[in-house]
Amino acid sequence: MAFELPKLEYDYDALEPYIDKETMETHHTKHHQAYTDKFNVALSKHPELEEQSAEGIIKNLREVPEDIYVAVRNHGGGYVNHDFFWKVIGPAKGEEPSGALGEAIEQEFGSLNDFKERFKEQAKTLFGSGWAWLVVDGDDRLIITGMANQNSPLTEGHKPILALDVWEHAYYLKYKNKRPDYIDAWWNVVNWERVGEYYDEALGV
Ligand code: MN3
Repeated sequence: MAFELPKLEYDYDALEPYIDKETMETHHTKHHQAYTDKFNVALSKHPELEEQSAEGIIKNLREVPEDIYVAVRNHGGGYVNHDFFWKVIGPAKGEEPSGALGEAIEQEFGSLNDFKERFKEQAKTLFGSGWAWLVVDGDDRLIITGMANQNSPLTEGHKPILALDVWEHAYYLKYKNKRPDYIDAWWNVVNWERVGEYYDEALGV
């Protein structure tokens, strides 16, 4: 059974004015759809892989057959990364990280503002196309990491809890070459409640 383009939990215009409707619609219906289609084409050559979840395939990327490895890394990664991205953003609610996540951010980075500065620096300086990630590592610690293209922290054994797409297609229509402005605006649409849930799940709470 082929993977399907996941539905969004909100409308395309729900993240205005921070992320504009046209960017959201194009990003979801064109870019994410293309990753989905090409992922399925690759998997059709090795249908036995479809018994796993998409995340499972990316987690076990090193076991993917060589003839579709690059296609799965790029398009399977794109499929999974975008599915995750849509879930950690949503209509602005003005909330901040709370509970265990709020405490962990303070412990690891000093304060929410210090965390945001460091995450922004990672996202801003990532060369070319890629993503900035907040992940939980094997020692249950929070790490900020940048990954090129559609590479996934799942493949590194990390558990992602927050992601920012810094491919130009994610911001160029509204922000043109001003990636830092996009990053600043993006904080307004982070769904901290969801990120906190992912943090608890990553710790097995
Ligand atoms: Mn994208």
